[in-house]
Amino acid sequence: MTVLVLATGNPGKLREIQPYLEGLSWDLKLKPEEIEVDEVGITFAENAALKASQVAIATGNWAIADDSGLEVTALDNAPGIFSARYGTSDADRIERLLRELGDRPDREARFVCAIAVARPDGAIAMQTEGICPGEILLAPRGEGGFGYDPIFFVPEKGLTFAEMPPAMKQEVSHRGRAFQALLPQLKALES
Ligand code: ITT
Repeated sequence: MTVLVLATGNPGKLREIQPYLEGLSWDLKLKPEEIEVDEVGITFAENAALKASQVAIATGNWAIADDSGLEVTALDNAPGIFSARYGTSDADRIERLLRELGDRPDREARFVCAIAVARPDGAIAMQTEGICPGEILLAPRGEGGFGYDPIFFVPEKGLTFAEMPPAMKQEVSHRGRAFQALLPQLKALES
């Protein structure tokens, strides 16, 4: 089986990505902690490609990376690609977002996820993107998930990401949608 290195240091993402890949004939390995990639791109797609490519080169294996974040319309799409760098903990990031948005009536937001797969030489073999539209609540709701999940409400389901069972988040989330597009391509490569 060909090794595929999962290029993330975020345990929340890891928990969500692993189930998508487990049914496939790839030998999944975690990124060694010491490999750090500077996210200097200006789009989710660029940063996903950078992470996949640099981890592939550093390990000499195929690598898969996720770059994702939350865009809030009334904040000019912030925090966007800076979602992880918006604060020092999940609670801190949520608190800052709620503070900056205040009681503005326009609560429209979307989660975006770009996935990139790189060959061992760093060349990008596949890229997909998924988007999930939603709204920012006035206060957190739910205990599941990670990151901004407790304040991200999905009208289609009437729940926040943090209130959804994992399978439901998988079905509607930005990451789920990016993987739904990617999996047929990954499967095609196996055969
Ligand atoms: P890696 O680069 O190591 O994968 P990271 O956390 O730095 O980990 P990103 O740069 O892609 O990853 O930042 C994504 C941030 O966006 C993440 O830290 C969360 O704060 C947020 N985020 C992404 N997907 C999310 C989700 O499904 N639910 C809640 N927050 C999410």
